Amino acid sequence: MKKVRLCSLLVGAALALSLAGNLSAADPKIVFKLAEIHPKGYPTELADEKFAELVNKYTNGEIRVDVFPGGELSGDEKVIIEQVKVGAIHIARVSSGALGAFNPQMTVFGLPFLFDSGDHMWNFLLGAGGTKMLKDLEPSGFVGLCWYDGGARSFYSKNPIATPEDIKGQKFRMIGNPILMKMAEGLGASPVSMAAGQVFGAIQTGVIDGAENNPPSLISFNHYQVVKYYTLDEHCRLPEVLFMNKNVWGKLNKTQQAAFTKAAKETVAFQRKAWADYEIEALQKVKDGGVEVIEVKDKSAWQAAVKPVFDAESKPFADTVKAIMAAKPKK
Ligand code: GTR
Repeated sequence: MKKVRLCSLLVGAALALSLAGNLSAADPKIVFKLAEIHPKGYPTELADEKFAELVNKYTNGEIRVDVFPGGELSGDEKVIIEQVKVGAIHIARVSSGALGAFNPQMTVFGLPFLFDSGDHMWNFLLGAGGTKMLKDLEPSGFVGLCWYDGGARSFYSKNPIATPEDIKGQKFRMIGNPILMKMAEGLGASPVSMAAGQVFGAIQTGVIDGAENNPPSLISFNHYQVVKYYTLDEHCRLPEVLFMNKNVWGKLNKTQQAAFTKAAKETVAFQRKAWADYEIEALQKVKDGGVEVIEVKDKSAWQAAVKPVFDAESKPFADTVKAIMAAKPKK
């Protein structure tokens, strides 16, 4: 552990040295590393690649971004975020669920049933509220580049889950968002926190009964191979975030910064389209893989069961929650 930390500090220090001057066209060797835990071809990964391509184009070849998919730099998003913080990794795409441990405002997305739909989430993310949240990553040492779609998360398990009562007594891996952990506890489950990469083995060996995630992740992490039931309760939407180290950003000149901003902005619609297409395909793959997918048409029992958690946990985020409620699309 100590070794890893020392190593990342050294890499961070080396990077700081290499970026000691202003980055300019005179230095054609500006190469940034972008970390991604999903494999090649996954919707966020496709967007990372698009971002890299556009950065290169808009900086006239001055800057190259190398994408490392499939957890090549680390399979653990917590480690990735730590590395971005020290500058050993320059850019990353992670879930807002993981970022909350470093930037508490991001925790708000763990509030169950906060958004009515994907459109509701995007209305907020693309408006003043979502823009402010990206900006508010700065005190944590990060620059938020853009949001990506991460769909809705639902429970899956070796055991059937037809109603909220069925959650009772089961052990679930919840993404390390404290509100989601409390939600699982509120439903009578035992929540366990671990990196996404450990979940497959933990389900297989019976350490946990299941987990919660969006359909594409059940495929990318192969979880569909070790569970039998996927209940589409859609308890939350955790947007994905593309962000970078703030000092590295500070070393870019204004034109380069503008190129990054433009590139990131242009990848959003591209990623949303890739997401929408792949979400349907992934759910079909989950079904074809032998998992029983249980639709939850009426979510009121689920919403009622987690209301006490929502009421208690939303208090510290009152302003953001108000802005999110105001972003509901008009019917
Ligand atoms: C996925 C997300 C990953 C990771 C994973 C998890 O939906 O795309 O970045 O956060 O969830 O549950 O750890």
